[in-house]
Amino acid sequence: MAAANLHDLGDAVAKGDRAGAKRNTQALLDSATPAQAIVDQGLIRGMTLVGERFMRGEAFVPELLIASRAMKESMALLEPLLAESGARGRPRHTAVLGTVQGDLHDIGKNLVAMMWRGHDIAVVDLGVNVPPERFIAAAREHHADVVGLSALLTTTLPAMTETVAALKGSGIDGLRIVIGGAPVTQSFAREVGADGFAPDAVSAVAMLLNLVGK
Ligand code: B1M
Repeated sequence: MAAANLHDLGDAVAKGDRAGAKRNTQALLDSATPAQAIVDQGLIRGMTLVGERFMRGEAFVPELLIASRAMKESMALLEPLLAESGARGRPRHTAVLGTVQGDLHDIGKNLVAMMWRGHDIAVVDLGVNVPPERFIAAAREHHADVVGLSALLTTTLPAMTETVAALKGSGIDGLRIVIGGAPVTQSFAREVGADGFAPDAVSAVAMLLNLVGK
């Protein structure tokens, strides 16, 4: 029964079926399935499924967004239990994420946050218009493994360059920097000294895990 519900939960998340995600999560909790198993075998599987479809060009940004909303419905039921039991434990990795100074676009960044969270990565989301020093302070405070920077405007690419330089110069041990956003390219990433570039929210997961040596 639990296995079937875990499977159904993953499918509901992948389809963006919020009611189905909630119903299956509740059924799993009622049958004493551990919250962590629900996350790992239900939610993460669902996000992986929609991510794979996105990579094959069979799903697009709206599908990612509705899947993330379905995941949130489920997480609302699970989070109190995870916090209480400590089942979630320490997330495997911590990332600080934000849109660089001068830039107010956050839809893509929010998708990256959602995909990272869906893969058991703690995300400290600093929002938009974030100056370099806030990224540095947050990376220190939260002992981040990775800082993710998003930019959507060609006019804020210099702010991205400046932020990468400031983070590199901060001397935080082992900190990796991933950048992305519509005007950002692999060659720009190389030029500014970022550790990684991801063209979309789905590949941002593999990029982060790759950098932190999953
Ligand atoms: Co703005 N805007 N906008 N805008 N806006 C663009 C980006 C633009 C291309 C529109 C155009 O002219 N055709 C243009 C930029 C041109 C350029 O620089 N070359 C533009 C402009 C000019 C502006 C203003 C200057 C307009 C004005 O006021 N005159 C102004 C700037 C404000 C500011 O930031 N200071 C402005 C304002 C706005 C709104 C506030 C109205 C709104 C933003 C709302 C919000 O984000 N909450 C907005 C929107 C919605 C857009 C468009 C229409 C859509 C952007 C978007 O959300 N795309 C956009 C035109 C377009 O793209 N069609 C446009 C969907 C999103 C999922 O994609 O963000 O690319 P994206 O994220 C992708 C990848 O890039 C990647 O993964 C995501 C998902 O796969 N990714 C990462 C993103 N971050 C990543 C980080 C990573 C890894 C991957 O690692 C950390």
